[in-house]
Amino acid sequence: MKIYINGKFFEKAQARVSVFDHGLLYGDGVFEGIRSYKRRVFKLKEHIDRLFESAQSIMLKIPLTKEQMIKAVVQTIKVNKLDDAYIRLVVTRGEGDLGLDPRKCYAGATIIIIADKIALYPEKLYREGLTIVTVPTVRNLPEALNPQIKSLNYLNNILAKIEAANSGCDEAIMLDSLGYVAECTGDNIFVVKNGHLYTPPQCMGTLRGITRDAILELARKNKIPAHEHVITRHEVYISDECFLTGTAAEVIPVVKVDGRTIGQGKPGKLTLSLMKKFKILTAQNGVKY
Ligand code: PXG
Repeated sequence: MKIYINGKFFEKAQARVSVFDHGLLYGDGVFEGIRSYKRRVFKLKEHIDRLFESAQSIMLKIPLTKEQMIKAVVQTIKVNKLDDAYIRLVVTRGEGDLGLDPRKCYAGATIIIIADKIALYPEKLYREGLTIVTVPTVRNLPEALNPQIKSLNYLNNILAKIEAANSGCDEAIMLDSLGYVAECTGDNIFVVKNGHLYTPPQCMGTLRGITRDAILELARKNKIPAHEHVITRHEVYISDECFLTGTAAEVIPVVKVDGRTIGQGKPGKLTLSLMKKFKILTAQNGVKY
């Protein structure tokens, strides 16, 4: 495996950054998780746009243009000879001193691109569905650390993941500070009720997921009524179907939430149909390499 660091490729064992890198010391940086399917990078422009938006928000200067970043991502996949890949793109504040002042990171940002394979959940869970639980840790407040920023500080989500695991569940529902459903630890959530699709709006502590947007786009194209609307736990419990979306997880059904069986306790019809449509979409779209 060859890893891109600041324009050069390194073997995995030699791919190292400084222990003074503020990405490590403070979680000061931003990232994206991207997938390629059959030699096409899915929604690459959208991921690069979001990366630059995250960087803009935290005043992190990325020393590449968007076009150069797109080229670097594609080059990393090609160097690793991957037809299907999961790409982790990381931009840290770079090397500084032991204080948190980012102005002292004189060398500038560190750019890391890793292209590998990933299977987030075992195949069985895509057939049978996930069991998930609402956890005590609420999603970061938008007025503190906005979830729209894909920052390197993911402890909020990691705490939720630990709480889900402690409950013997596969994934966590995180609520916002008002108690509405926000999202899961690395996925957005959808419910289906009477043929309508609902997902929380992005303003309340929910990342505007690129897979989420792709599902909303598929819904529009297929005349499935879809709504970005606040959702309570009650509405999840009484939904006909539930599923999660994310670059890593793709589209995965949920069959149990907080001990309540959802619908018939197996992946729903609309969920299965959207999973199929999403698979076709990923195979037929994206930047070719
Ligand atoms: N919510 C959060 C908090 C995320 O981090 C998503 C939703 C889905 O967004 P996309 O754009 O991918 O559809 C994410 C995505 C993982 C993992 O291992 C997932 C993400 C980041 C890092 C790891 O599941 N992010």
